[in-house]
Amino acid sequence: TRTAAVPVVDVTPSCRSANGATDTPLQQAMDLAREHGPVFRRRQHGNERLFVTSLDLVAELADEDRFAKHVGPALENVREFTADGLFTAYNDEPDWARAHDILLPAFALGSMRAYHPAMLTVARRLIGAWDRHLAEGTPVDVAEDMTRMTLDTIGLTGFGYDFRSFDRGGEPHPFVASMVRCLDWAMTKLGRDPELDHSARDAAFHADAAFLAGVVDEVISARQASGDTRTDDLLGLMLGVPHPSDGRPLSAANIRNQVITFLIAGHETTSGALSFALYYLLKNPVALRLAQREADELWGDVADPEPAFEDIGRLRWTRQVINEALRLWPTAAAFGREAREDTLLGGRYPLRAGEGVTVLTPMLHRDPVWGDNVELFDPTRFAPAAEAARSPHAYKPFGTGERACIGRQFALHEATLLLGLLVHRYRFLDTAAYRLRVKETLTLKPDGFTLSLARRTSAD
Ligand code: MNH
Repeated sequence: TRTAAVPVVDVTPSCRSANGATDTPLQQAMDLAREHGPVFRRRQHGNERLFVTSLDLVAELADEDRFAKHVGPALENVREFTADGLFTAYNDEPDWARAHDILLPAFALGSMRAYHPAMLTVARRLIGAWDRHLAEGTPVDVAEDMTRMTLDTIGLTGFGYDFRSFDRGGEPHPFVASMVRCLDWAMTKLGRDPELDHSARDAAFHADAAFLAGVVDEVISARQASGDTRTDDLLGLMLGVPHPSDGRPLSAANIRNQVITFLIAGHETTSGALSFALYYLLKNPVALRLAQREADELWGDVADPEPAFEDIGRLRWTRQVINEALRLWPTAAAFGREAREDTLLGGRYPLRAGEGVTVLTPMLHRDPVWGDNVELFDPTRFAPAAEAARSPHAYKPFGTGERACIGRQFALHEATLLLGLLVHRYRFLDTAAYRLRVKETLTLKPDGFTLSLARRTSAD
């Protein structure tokens, strides 16, 4: 066999921030793929990583017999605060499979039905806040409010804990600020200049991680103090249900790691997805019109509709809008794979067992399989017939295989419900003439995105 050479691109030092790392490494990698093609090695301060972006190679990496999840450098850094929680556990850590088995029922369809009322309660908190902005004529900060909404939703549905994010005098819950700094630390640590002194940053990180751990303890002890022994949410399953085959519950340490994992994974990416979806609706009046029409079909011009669980499955176009927003900006924008045995990827790129490969999802989502106008926002790409005609490996916003996102249905139900209610109620006014800038803190969000609101009337 003949092996092929992979272009090596050195991006050292790429200093855009104080510690010698770029603050947009993901978008920088996207540019490298545009310049060097679908397989390249990025070198930075002597570290090298292999990136791939093309459908054929990603389809191969999705083969669970040959490849598995790789906990790469980014997730190693996240492990500093989530340890063996589901997202950052090594494949062979026993508590991954045990926790996965115990928690899976919380993500079955019936559970979504059970979460629906709490999701609706929190959606109405956001609408209440937006109505106040509307009355005062002030713009809304989209990503901040989406983060309030998704944090309260995972808190209430998963843990019976109320972060009351809309009730804090305009300040986000301090959990959010600490979490964002921890994620940012995990990201920028990757591109650090080893010549510089990072001890102050590391000390600040440890203080933030300790704060997050304190919130977790508060969430757990609030449940224990309440005497509530329900087993129909994440926390109840972990505290009250032994493993189906070995009969043992999760350890206290592992439960803490799962709580922090779910508090982060359960809200940060959904918040970004909703923010991008609103951005694209603001800029695409035809897509917005179609979303309004399908919401109107369900709820007419009722001022305060009472969406049923079944209604969410009927918001087909709205779901397509979210899918398409996640195509262009998958908010968890990369995932790692590793070979189980020494192999040749694509029959030509040698990979050693355990060696990591980064799939750069936003560029997979711009592969030629998506047509020749890949930057165009077009939710018809997710019409059922178009989806059926396309390889399932062309679209991976939730990762792949056994370690794919456990919260996918949860996120889509929550996001579709909220977006449906918003387009039904408001007109969106682009008063700031917003131009998209994507902010990276390990996840992606539109940076500084604001819009103004008007009430829809039955005439519009
Ligand atoms: Mn989620 C894994 C994206 C919402 C909980 N999630 C993943 C992975 C991606 C991902 C990608 C795989 C990462 C990897 O292979 O290393 N997740 C998303 C996106 C959204 C999302 C884009 C929203 C949109 N995730 C959610 C929600 C929850 C959640 C909501 C919880 C309620 N995700 C997880 C957990 C994992 C995960 C837990 C790890 C699963 C495992 O490895 O067992």
